Amino acid sequence: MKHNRVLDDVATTHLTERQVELTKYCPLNDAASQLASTLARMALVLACSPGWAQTGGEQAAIVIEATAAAARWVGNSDTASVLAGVDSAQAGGVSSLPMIHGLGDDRIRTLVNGVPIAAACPMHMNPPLSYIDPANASWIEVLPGATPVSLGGDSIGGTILVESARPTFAPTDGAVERDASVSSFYRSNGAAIGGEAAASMATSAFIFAYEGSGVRAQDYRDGAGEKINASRFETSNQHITAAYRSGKNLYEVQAALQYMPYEGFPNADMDLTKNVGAFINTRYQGGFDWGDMKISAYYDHVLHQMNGNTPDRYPPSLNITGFGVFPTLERGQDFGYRVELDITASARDTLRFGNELHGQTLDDRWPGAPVGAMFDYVSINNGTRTQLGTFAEWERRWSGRWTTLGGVRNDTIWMDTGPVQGYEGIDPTAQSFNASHRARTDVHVDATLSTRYQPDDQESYSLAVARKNRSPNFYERYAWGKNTIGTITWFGDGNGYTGNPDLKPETAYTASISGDWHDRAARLWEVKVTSYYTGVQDYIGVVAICGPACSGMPGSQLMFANHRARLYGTDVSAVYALSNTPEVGVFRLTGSGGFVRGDDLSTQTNLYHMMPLHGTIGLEHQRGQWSSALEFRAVDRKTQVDTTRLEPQTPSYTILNLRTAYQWRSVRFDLAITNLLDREYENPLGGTWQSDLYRPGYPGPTFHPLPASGRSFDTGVTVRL
Ligand SMILES: [Cu+2]
Repeated sequence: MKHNRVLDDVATTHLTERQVELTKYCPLNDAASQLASTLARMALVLACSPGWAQTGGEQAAIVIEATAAAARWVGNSDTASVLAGVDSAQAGGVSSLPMIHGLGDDRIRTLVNGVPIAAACPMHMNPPLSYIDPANASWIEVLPGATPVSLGGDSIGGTILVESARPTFAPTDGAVERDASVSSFYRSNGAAIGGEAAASMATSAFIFAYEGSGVRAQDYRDGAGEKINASRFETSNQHITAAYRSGKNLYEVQAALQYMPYEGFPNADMDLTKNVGAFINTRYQGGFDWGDMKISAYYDHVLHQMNGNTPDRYPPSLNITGFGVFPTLERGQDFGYRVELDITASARDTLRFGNELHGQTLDDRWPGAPVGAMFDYVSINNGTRTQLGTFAEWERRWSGRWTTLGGVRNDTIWMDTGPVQGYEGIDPTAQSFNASHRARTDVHVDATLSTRYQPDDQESYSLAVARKNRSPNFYERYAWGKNTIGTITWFGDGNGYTGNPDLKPETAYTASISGDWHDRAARLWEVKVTSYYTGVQDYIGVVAICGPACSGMPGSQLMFANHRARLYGTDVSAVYALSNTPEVGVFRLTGSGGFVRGDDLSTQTNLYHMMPLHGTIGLEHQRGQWSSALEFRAVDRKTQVDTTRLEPQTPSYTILNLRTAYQWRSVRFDLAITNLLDREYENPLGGTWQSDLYRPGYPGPTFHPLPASGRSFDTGVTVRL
């Protein structure tokens, strides 16, 4: 099978077994696998064609920005912001939320080492990607839009898969391979310092590996040199893996611990004062005559704390709450399993069947101040949310030119939560919430059908249609407070949010079409265009229950409500090799761009956080062990804003980034200048500048967009021992 030829190519590189297995989803071409081998342990950023995640077709279009991604970790510790082809909504130093085709947060399925990690925070400060440092990610896949049902469930906006670095088994029996590396970086803006250490030992049957990373950053400065209060952060991740293989069976156990003592959120009204996440994950993969079997099980526990009055945010003399600090305390758990059978029914047919369970628990309490004999505010009292999903999928290669992939899936979601109370005990709002019936059951039916046509080896076209569903999360359904102090602030916009137990699940219908044109060997040039349209029934939007005039605050009080919405847009990416000679090396021109529009058809407003027209042009150079890139990014002004959420407009801007890396024996040096011209600008998805609202001498609270980071000189060094 052609399929295997691709895998054989890849297997000859230094990719791990798991990565080789993953290439089934998104095969690498020769150029990509070469890059992958030279960039061991560095992040690979892949973007498959929409709806085309699982094909074994050797020409399946991918974009790999290996050189760029490898250097990006030096300039950024936020995994979501180094993803290619993905916009990210800024939040804290490591907690940005990726947006794929205008859909983000819980609308996207994000798996870190195969595990879905639910946010244990009303503001979603601890999304899945906040638990993995870009330096520790060896494999990142972004699957936009109409993803196969085997990768979806309880999500409507695509899938992101991140795998941590994995050592390789020793190639021969009796051999023992030891590997270790240390790396460190420094960024001038915010005086960020951090590093990573890894060590592993492998025989042909066993692997034992450790990996740790940490970063500490002070408040960053914008292009005007102004310090952005409450933007500092500090985090660390530790990770151990043990693996055993016997014949075609692979067994793995991973355990991870994250400790984050502080992360400032300048676009929120609270900061994270502690986050501790403990994870355990086991996986089995077996190869049989009939196909493959994959079984995994996981458990994690997250402890999260916030505070609305940290000294970073306000001078000690200013006490905006009047009651001192206002802490919150959240505890969340995820547990579940997943079983998948990939059956090779014939040379042309693959059948996939799977069953998975994802259970969540969440408890959210806000201790009351001793002043005034306040009660503890109970926001979510032992909430439970269980997802049970089953799918069946059929992939068929009709001929060398046509392939189809179709599947159906059912998910049932059960949710419930206990009785609550406010700072004044069981107030009338709590009383009516407690008297209501709160258990909910949602039944989803998802289906995806995609087809790919490859008339010759220089072009391919794919078309995908999907129906996908997502049930509300804990806060969309059960955040019960309706007054200023009880509503949940969220989304970086400064508004207060009230949940709605009567919300129905969102149902999205997506169609996407894409074309890919390239030279025969896919080495010289490639152009890829994708257009998509998504109509969402029961889109979870918002209605204002009290505007700024009524609340006396700069924000509005909003309640979630089911609306009708539509999103559409186009993404374009291109690569062109300018020269490839031994004297000057390889010069490549890369380009990517896109736009997305989103309309709430029920309120006749724009959807929140839609990225305006934007594009990036890069000039990349590689000669021997030396690689460099100059990147020019332009973003149009944002005028189509969500007026219900008081989303500010942002002006257009252009920025330049420069990076270079040199590999000398086992040492790699990285040097980058981010925002080279020190431009003052605002990210259209950056939210509002909340940490500046009450600064002394400020003429009253008004929402302004959060300024983005100014110039930073970034250096890094990696030593392989
Ligand atoms: Cu939080």
